[in-house]
Amino acid sequence: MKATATAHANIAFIKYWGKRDEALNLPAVGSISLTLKELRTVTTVEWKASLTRDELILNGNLASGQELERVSSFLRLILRLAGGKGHARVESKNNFPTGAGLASSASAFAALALAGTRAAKVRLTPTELSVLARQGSGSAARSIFGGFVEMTAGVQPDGSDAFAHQIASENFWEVRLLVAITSREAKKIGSTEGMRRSTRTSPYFPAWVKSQQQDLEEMRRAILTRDLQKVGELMEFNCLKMHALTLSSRPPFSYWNAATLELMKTVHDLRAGGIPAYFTIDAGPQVKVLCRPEESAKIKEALENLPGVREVLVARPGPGAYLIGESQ
Ligand code: 2P0
Repeated sequence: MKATATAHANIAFIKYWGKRDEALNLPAVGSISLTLKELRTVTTVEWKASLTRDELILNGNLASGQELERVSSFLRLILRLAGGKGHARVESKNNFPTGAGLASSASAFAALALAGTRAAKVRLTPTELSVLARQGSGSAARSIFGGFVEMTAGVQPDGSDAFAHQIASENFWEVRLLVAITSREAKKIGSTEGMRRSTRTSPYFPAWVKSQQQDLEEMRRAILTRDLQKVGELMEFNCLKMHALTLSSRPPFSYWNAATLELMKTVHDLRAGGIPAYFTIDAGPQVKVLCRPEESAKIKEALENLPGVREVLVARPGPGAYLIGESQ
């Protein structure tokens, strides 16, 4: 059986940073994100009796090593659900740069969860898919859903209550998220390693966990009342707290480059000039700017003109993961 699914990247307004269980990939904190229509992964999974090992073709290239191992481990989780054995050929394509802080693992594991289970004739509910996707990548649990999404950290040791749900659909609020790309290089310190280092060594980590609940509650309320200023200010506050964890780790690290800092300053300058624009930054040097549709062209121009900015994408709220096709 063969199935093809698509899932979209998501950008967190309230960040996931830190794990309460590394083996089961359970987050230490909840998070809230927006799924983006323009950043997409399309994945086909075919379970084949003739294969002696899994095959992964990522953006047209045959993958090996850690990339293949991560996908193979995930395929074994699907086999366990299906009660079967075997290997699969996986072909996955992103329409945006991979591994550079654009949440490629989120859309990748959400699409793989859906295509892989359907190709194995396993039908899961969206909640069950979210639990499965989380085991591939924490942020992937959110990409199962469209629009504004909350991931709960959960308290159960087995992670059965660590999954995402939708707060508001992609049609609830017309916002734009501009994605300013400053570098297409894959990051040196992946999120998993970065989180491990912050959890173990940053003296700020306990304060981060303690204050997250309040940020989540305020963000939920601000989204449901479509309060851009509140959402934006809270998003920046939470993002800077996350990056303070990287700077206060031992050894310290940072995902920013010079253009990242220029972009942050420009967003504050725009705001001082009366244009509502707010930034967030993930595990990479790209800067994402939240704004209203009516100001997006003007803001895009201001960001594009900065040295070090290669491209600015304009993204809208997008749908959850869905099946494109399946065949025998
Ligand atoms: C987020 N990030 O909430 C945060 C903010 C990056 C910065 O989730 O280790 O690739 O695979 O569970 O999901 C990126 O981390 O990490 C991420 P793993 P993932 O979007």
